[in-house]
Amino acid sequence: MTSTIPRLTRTTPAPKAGIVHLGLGAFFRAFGVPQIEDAMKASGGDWGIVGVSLQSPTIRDALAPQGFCYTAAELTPEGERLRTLHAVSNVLVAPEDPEAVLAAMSDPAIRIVSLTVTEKGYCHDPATGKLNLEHPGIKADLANALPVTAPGFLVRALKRRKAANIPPFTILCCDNLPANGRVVRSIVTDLARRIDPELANWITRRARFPSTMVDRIVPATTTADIERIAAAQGELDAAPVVHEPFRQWVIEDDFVPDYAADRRPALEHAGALLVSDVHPFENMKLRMLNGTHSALAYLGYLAGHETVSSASSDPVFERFLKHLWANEIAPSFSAPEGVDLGSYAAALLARYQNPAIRHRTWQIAMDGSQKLPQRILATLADNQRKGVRSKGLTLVIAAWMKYVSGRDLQGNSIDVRDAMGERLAEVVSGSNDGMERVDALLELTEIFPPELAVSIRDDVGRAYIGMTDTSVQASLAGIT
Ligand code: CS2
Repeated sequence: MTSTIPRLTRTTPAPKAGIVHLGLGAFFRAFGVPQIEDAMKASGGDWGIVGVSLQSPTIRDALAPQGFCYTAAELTPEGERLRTLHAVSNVLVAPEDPEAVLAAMSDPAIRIVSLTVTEKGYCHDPATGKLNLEHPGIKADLANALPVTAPGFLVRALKRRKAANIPPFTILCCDNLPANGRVVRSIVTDLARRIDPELANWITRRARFPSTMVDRIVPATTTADIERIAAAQGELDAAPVVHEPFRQWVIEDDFVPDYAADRRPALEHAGALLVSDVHPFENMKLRMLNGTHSALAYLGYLAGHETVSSASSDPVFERFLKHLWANEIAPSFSAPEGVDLGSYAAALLARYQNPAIRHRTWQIAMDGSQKLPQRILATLADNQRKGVRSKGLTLVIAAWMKYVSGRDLQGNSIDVRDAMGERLAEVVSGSNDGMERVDALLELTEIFPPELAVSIRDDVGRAYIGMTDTSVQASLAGIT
């Protein structure tokens, strides 16, 4: 049907590039790009974006024929609003031409390298935040000058800039990791030190790694989205993005000072919050939103809910969410000044229940090994220190264990996708279902700090067995 519709074309020239973005997926195209465009509209500046795909050419191939512009569809319960975005000027595919990526990152006009490479893209150990030297990509990046990983590209590009006497860029991590700037700084300087200790010192002194909190719900684009948007605008966009109306970007205002007033886009004119400490915002978002997202992903999937909106509108889940927010998550951290966590939670529920957003529980369930530590386990650990019982959070861990076992409660197989997939499958096949499986999974120190594993073992075990013997709904009802 879409074959008769003409292709979307660029009508506005792309701005001159100031940013290289590693990992140009749907999230950044629906979140960062519009805010950078809004900032340029409000206050000028050359902040065009060169996107980099670290894996496949898919997005480059879809965007190139339309001059790298694309449509963002804002989905509200009342209908959708379409907007064409023009700030992406090119997309490079790292495995095809790593040299071109390094050349772009070494261009003096580039002052920021931003990243959305997902949790696993930093090649670190999720439990400790340290660079994983056993990671095959990191091994390759230590041996070769042409990198394959995000940390490898950052280090090799910074090395070129140092050699050419060009100031470093600001590294702007936009992934859902706690203290994301600090974590990336430690990963990058660790890798740099093993390649060239002088470079590591230069990075420590001159580069900047502001931490950020990013928030917008962006489900994967479907064929139905592509067809609907093409019909609505009379032009075919092969790679539109869809997103909720809400967006929140909180950024530590610490960019490389060498570029003076040109060090960053005026994102405060696009609604972003530039602050001196992101930590309270990060904690709130990772625990209140991403924590309950993962809860809905595992428990919702096992209860037969395909999407977040369907799970969160199920009364037993709605009660469970409210219980988690009020009794197990909010007490674990200090809210940012002036923020009322009760209203924040109520707004989250409305965002989840937006029927126009079809965010699959299966999509959020991916890479749980990389997500649980900051979304669930940190909250649990803080609760334990304060003596707060966390039966809901331990139920979420039990649901994750059931999920990664690869079979749902009816025995149907689950398509488990995880950066530690092979290791998880090994542990699952090497243990009998029940307490033995719970113990075997809790022994994965990449995910569970040993002390925490010991202290949650009985609660997780009880939840796991209870859920297997009855149902997800009964387990949820038993908690609230
Ligand atoms: C989700 C996030 O896929 C996931 O793991 O929890 O992508 C979530 O939608 C965003 O962080 C919302 O800001």
